Amino acid sequence: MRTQVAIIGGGPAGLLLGQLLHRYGIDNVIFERKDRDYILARIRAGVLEQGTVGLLDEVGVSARLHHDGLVHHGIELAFGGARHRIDMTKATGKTVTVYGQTEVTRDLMDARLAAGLTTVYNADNASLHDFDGDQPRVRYVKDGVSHEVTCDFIAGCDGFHGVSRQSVEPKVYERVYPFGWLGLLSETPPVSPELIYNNHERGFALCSMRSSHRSRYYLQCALDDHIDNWPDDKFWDELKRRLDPEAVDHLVTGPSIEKSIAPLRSFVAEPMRFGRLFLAGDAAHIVPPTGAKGLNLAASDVHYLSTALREFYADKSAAGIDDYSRRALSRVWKAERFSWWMTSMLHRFPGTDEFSARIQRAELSYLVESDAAKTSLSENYVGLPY
Ligand code: RFL
Ligand code: PHB
Repeated sequence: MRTQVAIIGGGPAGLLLGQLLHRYGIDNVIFERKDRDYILARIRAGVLEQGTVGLLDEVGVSARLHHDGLVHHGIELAFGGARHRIDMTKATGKTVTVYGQTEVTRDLMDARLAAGLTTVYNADNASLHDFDGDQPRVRYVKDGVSHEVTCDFIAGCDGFHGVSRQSVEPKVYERVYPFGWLGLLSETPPVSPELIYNNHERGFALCSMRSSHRSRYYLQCALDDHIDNWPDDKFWDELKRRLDPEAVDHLVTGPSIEKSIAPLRSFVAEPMRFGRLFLAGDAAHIVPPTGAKGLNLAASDVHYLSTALREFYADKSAAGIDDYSRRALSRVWKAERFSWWMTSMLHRFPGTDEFSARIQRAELSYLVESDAAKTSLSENYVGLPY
């Protein structure tokens, strides 16, 4: 088999890249280790920046998003038993859209199928070769049979545990946080029309949603905690302890549809280009979910990468691919900073003293009192320009 761009990984980064390249007339094949249903069972991100929505518009994959997605103009910060709204649209003129990553992925998969583009699911043992030269190759095994593909470029969109980053030796910057997030999805109306980020002495809590009848809640938990320790009743009781009184009054509880624990990590691999291999999305960087940036960074990476490849094929210029890593990393580090800052401000860090709690409280009250501080949070939350 031969293709122009071999994409490793069929998550949101790989799928969106595939659609953008297709739109620019560049053929591509996706090699994905799992199957379609496995990928669609993962519950992850919920908040899309306006830029991400714009890219989905550009590839014609946003009809359901505009129909079912919830456009949000603000978020709420809760601390000391009270809630404070940050009007992000007033501060920036922009909005975010609440629409689950699962649905974005489903829409992209459907579009890929409709366009007749090839995705090889259950592609085992992918290995990347010769990306230092101009004829890279990808080998993989499917149904026990080995295959080899030649291509012009390889896009490593295979997430944090993928093979692409493991095939090179980037410099790595990392911070692992001493807690995780326990998430619960339920078929219940959201407690409030906008997201509520709660700083509480028992630990952080987040009230989010997927639709007017489906809610997503998160609790800060210990790193070594396990979902077996969290029957639904215990989850709801703990959530109520961390919410403000008005939220407790409005909270509708119900059986969980999904429950999972995720560790929190900041991670950047530099550079994001190695010859004809490019890293994009979680393959190159991880943010803690507090800033809602992971999926959105995957989208901005593939925007830079697809325009660079278009320039290569259409204009016979390597300027874009030579500049890919610098452009992507410049935006990545700003989102890393924002996600680290939101995480630091909102969580309880084990072993820290009352001083740290007071500093957090001062930071939060400054934030809700200062227009300058609100604008700074808002422009990062809605997404910095590409
Ligand atoms: P993915 O989604 O991990 O997809 C990578 C794909 O590559 C496949 N793969 C391989 N394929 C072939 N060969 C191999 N050797 C392979 N190894 C792996 C995998 O099977 C998979 O299908 O990475 P991608 O595409 O870069 O997308 C990144 C996003 O998924 C991630 O950043 C977000 O989910 C992060 N995130 C959030 N991001 C936001 O923008 N807003 C949010 O509100 C938000 N909330 C979250 C989040 C992540 C969370 N968790 C669970 C980590 C909330 C949570 C709780
Ligand atoms: C979610 O709905 O899953 C979600 C929303 C906002 C975040 C993180 C996760 O910051």
